[in-house]
Amino acid sequence: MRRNKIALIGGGQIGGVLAQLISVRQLGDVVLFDIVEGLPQGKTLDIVEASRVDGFDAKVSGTNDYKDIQDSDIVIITAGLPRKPGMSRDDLLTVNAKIMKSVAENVKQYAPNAIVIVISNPLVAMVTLFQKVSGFPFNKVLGQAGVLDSSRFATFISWELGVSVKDVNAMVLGGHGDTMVPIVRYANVNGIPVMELLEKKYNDSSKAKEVMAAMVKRTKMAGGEVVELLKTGSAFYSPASSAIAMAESIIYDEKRILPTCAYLNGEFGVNGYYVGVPAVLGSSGVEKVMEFSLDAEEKAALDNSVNAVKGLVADMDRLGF
Ligand code: TXD
Repeated sequence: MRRNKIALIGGGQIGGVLAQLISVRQLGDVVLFDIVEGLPQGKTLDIVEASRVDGFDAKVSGTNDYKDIQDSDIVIITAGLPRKPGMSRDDLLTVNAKIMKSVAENVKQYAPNAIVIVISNPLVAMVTLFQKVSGFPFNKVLGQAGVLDSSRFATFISWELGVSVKDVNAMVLGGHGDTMVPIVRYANVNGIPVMELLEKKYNDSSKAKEVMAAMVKRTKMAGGEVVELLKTGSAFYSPASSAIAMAESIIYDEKRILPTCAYLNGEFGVNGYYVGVPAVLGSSGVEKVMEFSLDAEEKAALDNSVNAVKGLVADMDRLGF
C-alpha cells in the first residue's frame, strides 16, 4: 500500500506551514508546487532535514513542474496573492481568478481523482471557479474558511470565560468575509450555553450581550487584525492548521462535522452556490451537509452572506471567468 500523496499548490506562507504539519503528522507524502523557482525546493529541503529530529519518513519534495503532482489523493490550494493592509478580500478577485484557472486546469490533468481543499481568497469565488474549470464532482471540491473563523471565535470565548478552548464549541457559517455568521445561540462550553455563562459572570444580561457582540465583531475582523499587525501578509499558521483538520477528517474518514465551504443543493434554502455550512467530511469529501433550523436573525445574516457570495460569482461571470 502506498502512502497518501498530498499536493500543495502554492509554496508561500500557508503552503510552507502545511508542508511541515503534514510531514510531522505523517499524513502522507508531500509535493509542494510553486511557480517561483527554488522556493518550494528550499522549503521542503529545510523541512525534510528535520525528519530525523521530528521522526518522520514521509517524502517531502518541492517542484515547479505540475507533472510531479501526478495522482495526488488530496490537493490543497493556496496559490494566489495575500491581502495587503487596506485591501479587501474582493480586490484580490481578478488577479487570483487567473491563477486559479491555470491551477484547476493542471490539477484536472495530473490529479483527476483528488479531493481538493481551496484556501486562496476570495474563498468562495476561488472554490466556485476551481470546480467550474476542473469539472470535478461538487463533493470533492471544498473550501476552508469556517474552521478558522470558528477557531478564532472559540479562542475569544475561552479567553473571556477563562476556560480551556478545548471545551468550547462555536461555529461560524456563511462567507469568509465581513458577512460571516457566528452562531451565538449554539456556542457552548461542554454543552453549557456561552450566553448563560456570560450572564452569570456579569449578572447583567445587557452587559453579557455587549461582551458577546464584541467577540462576534472581533471574529469578523480577525483576519484584518492579523494583516494590520503583520503588514507584509495575512494569517498563515491558523489557516494551515484549519485545512489540516479538514484533510485529516477526509484521510482518516473521521466524518467530523466541520464548517466547510460546500456546494449547496437546496440546503439552508440555497441552490447552486458554495456557502460555509456544517458538513460531514469523510473519505469521499463532503459527504453530507448538516442542515439545522436558523432563527429569523440568523437566517437574515446567512441570506446577507449568500447575497455576497452571489455578488462575487456574478463579478466573476462579468469578468469572463
Ligand atoms: O482561511 C482562509 N481561507 C485564508 C485564506 C486565510 C488567510 C489567507 N488566505 C489566502 O490564502 C490569502 O489571501 C491568499 O490568497 C492565500 C495564500 O496565502 P499565503 O499567505 O500563503 O500567501 P503567499 O505567501 O503569498 O503564498 C502564495 C503563493 C506564493 O508563493 C506565490 O508564488 C504562489 O502562491 N503563486 C502560485 N503558485 C502556483 N501557481 C501559480 N500560478 C501561482 N501564482 C502565485
